[in-house]
Amino acid sequence: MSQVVVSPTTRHEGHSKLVLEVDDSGIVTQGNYLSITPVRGFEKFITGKPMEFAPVASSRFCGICPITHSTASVECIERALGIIPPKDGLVIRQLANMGNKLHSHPLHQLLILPDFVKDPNASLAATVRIQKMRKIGQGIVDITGGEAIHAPNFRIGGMQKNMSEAAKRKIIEMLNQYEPIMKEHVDFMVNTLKGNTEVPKKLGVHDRELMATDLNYGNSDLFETEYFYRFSEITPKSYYPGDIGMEACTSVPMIGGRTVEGGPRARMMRFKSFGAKDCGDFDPRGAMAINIARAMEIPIALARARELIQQLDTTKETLKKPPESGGDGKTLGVGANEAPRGVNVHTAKVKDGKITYYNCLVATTWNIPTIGKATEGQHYKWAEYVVRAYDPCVSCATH
Ligand code: NFU
Repeated sequence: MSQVVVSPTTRHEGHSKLVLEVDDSGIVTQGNYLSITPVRGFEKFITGKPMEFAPVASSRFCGICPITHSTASVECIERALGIIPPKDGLVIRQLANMGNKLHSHPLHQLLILPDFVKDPNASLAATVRIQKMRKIGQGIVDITGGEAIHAPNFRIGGMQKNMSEAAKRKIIEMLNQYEPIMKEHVDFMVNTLKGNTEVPKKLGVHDRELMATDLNYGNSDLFETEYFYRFSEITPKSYYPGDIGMEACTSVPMIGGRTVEGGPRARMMRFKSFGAKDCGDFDPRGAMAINIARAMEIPIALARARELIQQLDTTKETLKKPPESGGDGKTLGVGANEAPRGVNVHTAKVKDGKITYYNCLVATTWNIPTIGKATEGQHYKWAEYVVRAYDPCVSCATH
């Protein structure tokens, strides 16, 4: 028996580490994956500030998926205050989330290309497609959110502005441009992943519950009724063996006393009957299934974006301003959003327009301890493949 440490793990956002107990053949007998990204203390410094500060600040958790944080933040505060935004505000908000996914999912494929595509010409062609797709995805967030990163249009009560008819037509055109590039790219990725003959077929299989609230956007009611009442959280020190937890920078959230997996595979299994038929010879419970599910989610996000832009009435109000001194300080508002990487939950209490409590359970925070478990039973040389399948965003997780 010996220990293998991979630090830092590579080709994902943020800083993290694998600490693996391995047997004499190099098979992982106990896998630990942990964040070593320093905590910035967002929840603490949001508390006590005017409620409008929460979405602005929490968007800064991360530059890849700021839209999910703006969304979960405004939604948890709206639910604490009992505000329902106008329909067209919600349409633009959802569209911004689809735009973010249309950039974030292809970005993940850029990060795994070196693992699966050995031909430099094929790799270059894929890179060009990915960057074109990301540019369009971010362009949609730019129009809907007011900026591609840290979008200022997100407001408690809806979206600050509707868009012009010309902007609506522009988005329709951008989605049309996205489609052929995406079709070629998703076919390429899915075939490449399914056709891989090196990765063990059962890599990354684990027995943890999958957590998903919606195929596209998120469902806070479902999160509350199905998951939240079973939620608990422990310190890394009490979760990880030995001294490992002393270094780990995220808490360990659980459902029913166990860690969970959120993200593409969880969503696709629950809402799209994703399974063995989609995974070639790979086990649908494993790491390659997550990579395949993520690729398959891209056309689903495109289709949803098309529905949303057709639904948008550009002449209607998008914002219902909240009362400046709203909030009883007692109601816990829950905002659960399906971030690219899993369920992103913000919770808040508001009193007289100020945040009195703020807490975030971010997509990768849920996934981190499960990633460690998922490395077990295979040679340690595959452990980083497991990590990358989850596309961890460790700054998000650590905030
Ligand atoms: Fe973020 Ni950078 C995503 N996807 C993570 N993890 C937010 O939830």
